[in-house]
Amino acid sequence: MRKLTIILLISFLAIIILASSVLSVNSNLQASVRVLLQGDVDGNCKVDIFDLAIVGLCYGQSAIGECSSADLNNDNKINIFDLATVGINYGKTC
Ligand SMILES: [Ca+2]
Ligand SMILES: [Ca+2]
Repeated sequence: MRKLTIILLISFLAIIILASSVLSVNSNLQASVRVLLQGDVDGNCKVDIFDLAIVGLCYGQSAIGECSSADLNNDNKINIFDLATVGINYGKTC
């Protein structure tokens, strides 16, 4: 019985130590939230001709490599829906 109590006590202390180290790690984490502007393919806070050009150059391709950012509706294809997203938001800024 005494051995079991010691094992439980050691386990309890181990959990406390682990929990405190996790909390310590988490307190050092910083989060940044970036709100993306719909249609802003190049991420410059403006929906402009450059975004339109990127979608145009990638039109008909799969959303891989350089064209991954042009897939604005995440359907893995660069198509009319992505072009429409740029068009609808054309001129908007962050
Ligand atoms: Ca842009
Ligand atoms: Ca798409």
